[in-house]
Amino acid sequence: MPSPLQQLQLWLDELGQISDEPGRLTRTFLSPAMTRAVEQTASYMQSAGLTTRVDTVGNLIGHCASSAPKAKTLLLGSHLDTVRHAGKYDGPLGVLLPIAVMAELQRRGVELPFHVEVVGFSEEEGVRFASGYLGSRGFTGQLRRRDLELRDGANLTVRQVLEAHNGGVFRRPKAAHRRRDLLGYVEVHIEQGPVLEAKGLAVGVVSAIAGQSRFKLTWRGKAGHAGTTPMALRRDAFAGVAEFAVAVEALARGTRGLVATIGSVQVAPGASNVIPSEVLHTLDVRHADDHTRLLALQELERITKRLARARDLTCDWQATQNDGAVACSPELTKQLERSVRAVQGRSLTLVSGAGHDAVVMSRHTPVAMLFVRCRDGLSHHPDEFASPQDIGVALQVMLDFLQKLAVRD
Ligand code: HGY
Ligand code: MN
Ligand code: MN
Repeated sequence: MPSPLQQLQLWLDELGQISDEPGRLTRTFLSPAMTRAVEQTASYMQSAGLTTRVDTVGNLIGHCASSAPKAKTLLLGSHLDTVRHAGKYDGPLGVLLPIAVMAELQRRGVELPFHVEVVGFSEEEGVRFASGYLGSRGFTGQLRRRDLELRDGANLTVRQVLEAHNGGVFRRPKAAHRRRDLLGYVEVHIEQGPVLEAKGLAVGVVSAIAGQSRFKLTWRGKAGHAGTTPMALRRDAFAGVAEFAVAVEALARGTRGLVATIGSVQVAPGASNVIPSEVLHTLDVRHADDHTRLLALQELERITKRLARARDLTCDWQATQNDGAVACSPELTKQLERSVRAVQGRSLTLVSGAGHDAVVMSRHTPVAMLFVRCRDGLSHHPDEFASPQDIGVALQVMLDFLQKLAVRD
């Protein structure tokens, strides 16, 4: 019989093989690989004694009922989707670890005085529609009409893919749980940054999650012959984007704590001998302080106006995501810190530059996050790695946390 840690490692490896793309790990919203990953994870949940269901937004929910029918519910979980060419920990670790914890508590015959639900969210990264958290928004009744109108690269809307997922009919769901029925939401996630490694710690506790804004920008100029059009007469949309990208980087380098990224660029018509007439690119801007982030966005908009005028281009902005910074629940975080100290000896709190489902969950219930050290702070990369030793510490922390919560309750 494998130990909880050995079992968790097996699950991580198996899930890490389920991809939409050969030879690399990519799982996007409601894709064929996501369907297979949900089925596989549901089988892990069932082996841990959880009853499973998939909701209308594609979230996988594993339920462990307490013997006290009127008990509240503790939510654990993270996301099952990944970025393109991803590592196997970002998201799945936070779904599989709680399943291993529940399996161990079942093996020990521990009865919890509260219900537990482990959730594998269907979409957090925002790869397919450039807007994250569609899964947790659906789970908490926060899916907005405008979310359903977002389009993917095949020009399909969120509404269309959700209707296809639900046999043709989709209604925006209400929250799966009333606020008063919840104890809170705790998410285990790799840090995706360098702090824990620098401090020599296996795990840490999150105090706050940075705010983030995401956009799609469309620049339009005029196509023309690459060989015959003089440089002074060009309206080159890509040259405008290139100058903007340098300005984005300069602003972020010059503003403490600000990060800004152009992660995806599509150039049209996309031929080597044609001057680009249209460029669509994403923009991702984040900061722990909302006012600083919003000031940066105003400056970037001013820069696009100036560049468009100077180059006789147009530039249209489409907001696809806008989430303010979130503070984790002091009460729940204090309890998590107590377990971290019990297992690791000392606890460290840190701010998350990465977004997490906890951002959306925090609008519905108190949240806490446990970070696990990852090598070189690397993530959103196939070499993303969390050591079995560190994952073992996180497992012990969550076992301790649940058992102490049971006594407190
Ligand atoms: O982009 C993020 O911050 C997270 O990985 N979704
Ligand atoms: Mn993540
Ligand atoms: Mn991620």
